[in-house]
Amino acid sequence: MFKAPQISKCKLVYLPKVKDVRGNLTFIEGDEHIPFPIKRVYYLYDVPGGESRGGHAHKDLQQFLIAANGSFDVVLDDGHNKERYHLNRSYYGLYIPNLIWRELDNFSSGSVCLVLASEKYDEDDYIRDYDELKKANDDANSLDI
Ligand code: T46
Repeated sequence: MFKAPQISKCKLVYLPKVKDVRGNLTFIEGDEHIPFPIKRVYYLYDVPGGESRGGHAHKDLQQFLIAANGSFDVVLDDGHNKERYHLNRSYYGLYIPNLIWRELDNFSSGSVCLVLASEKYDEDDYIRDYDELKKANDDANSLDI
């Protein structure tokens, strides 16, 4: 049976935006606007020009990335297909399921990457070998899970 590639699960999600003369407000509820309960929040900031982050995948972790300030690019890869996203607004974000290799680059000055995560930090959840990620996706496809 045909199984959609893992990368097709990655998507931009537009968030509620409450406009006000005092400024705009955006909110996110776990399991509502994003497809998982939020167990952890972290953020990347003060990224020097030309630097990149990521360079790995996760076995189980799902994440949602928002450009809370400024802009950056996210390159996603499931071992077979690659897509580049440019994030530059705080009222939408990028959903990344498990088994997706990610690289973040092209950070603008003063940018902040806000990350909502489905699990607490666990070094054992990292896949740092690209071939291992590719094999994990191939195995998941052949098992049809
Ligand atoms: C991703 C991008 C956007 C912790 O102690 N707790 C945490 O929650 C995290 C995320 C990291 N750390 C420690 C572990 C390392 O010693 O911070 C150090 C740097 O972490 P990492 O190499 O994972 O950072 P990035 O920016 O390369 O990647 C992280 C996420 O791991 C990754 O999934 O999408 O941010």
